[in-house]
Amino acid sequence: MTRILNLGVAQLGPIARDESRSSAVRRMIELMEQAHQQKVELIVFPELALTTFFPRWYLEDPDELEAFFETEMPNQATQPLFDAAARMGIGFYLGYAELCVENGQRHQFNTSILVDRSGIIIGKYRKIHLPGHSEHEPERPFQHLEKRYFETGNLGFPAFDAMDAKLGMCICNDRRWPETFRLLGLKGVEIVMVGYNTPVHYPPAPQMDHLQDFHNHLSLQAGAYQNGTWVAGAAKAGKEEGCDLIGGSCIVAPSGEIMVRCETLGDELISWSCNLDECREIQDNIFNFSIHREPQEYGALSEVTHKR
Ligand code: ING
Repeated sequence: MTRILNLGVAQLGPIARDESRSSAVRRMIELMEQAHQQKVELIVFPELALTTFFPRWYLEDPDELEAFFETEMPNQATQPLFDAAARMGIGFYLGYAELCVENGQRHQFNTSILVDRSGIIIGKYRKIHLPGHSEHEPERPFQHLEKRYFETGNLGFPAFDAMDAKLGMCICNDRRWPETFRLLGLKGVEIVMVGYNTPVHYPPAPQMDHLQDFHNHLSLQAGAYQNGTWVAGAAKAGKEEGCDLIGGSCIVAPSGEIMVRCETLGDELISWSCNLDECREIQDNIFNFSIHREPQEYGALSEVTHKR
């Protein structure tokens, strides 16, 4: 029996610094309703989808910084999204800034959750590869202070059995690291969902700014092909508070082919009927890990020292 999962990606245009969470949620529900018309069963929203990408600023006021975080999920602002999802029977991936207290300790993570078609949270991931810098670098045209505002994720790279599929999540910069996809691939994921906020301009290496869209698709396509999984990338796109973010949201097949992509830099829905059995064509052959992988040769991959 062929397993088909109707997958959607909801790209968001800019979210202004003073835009309310309710406004962002309204925009996401609008895209979810479009998805419902296309019989989508699972929809992917971007990283940090409830607010503007605040790591672009050096925020000295702790209350101002804390205002960008969610202390519970769902909460008053996001409950309508969960209700809409349950009403329409659509599962979703949502990225947001998580503030939690564990063993009396406060923690701040760049987080994504997987919510099933009845509106129940069945999975969580906390971003492991945090790009950028931790101190204020005023010479930059904008900051990228994820290392300052977030801790390294502490949930590993989990895979979740849901919707008759094996689902994995990662967040933005994670997609650039082959280890991310391989660790999920070793768990047999069939769909990897990834939200991202990617500025066009990368101050340390501006000579590659024109390659940002290429590097985005290169990373998603390689991850898909080398692990025989579908990959769905959802951008927060457009000129957000003066900072140009790439779009290029897309759904990539296990073959590495981009099956559908967003064409705009605004709120835009794409969808694709993903035949999950296509994963096997890769996982059972060219990337049959049990036959072809040589892990006894890979020790250096998990060593801490970097011999450049
Ligand atoms: N953003 C960017 C990303 O990895 C970045 C950071 C931009 C890295 C451009 C390299 C080049 O897509 C986040 N949020 O990780």
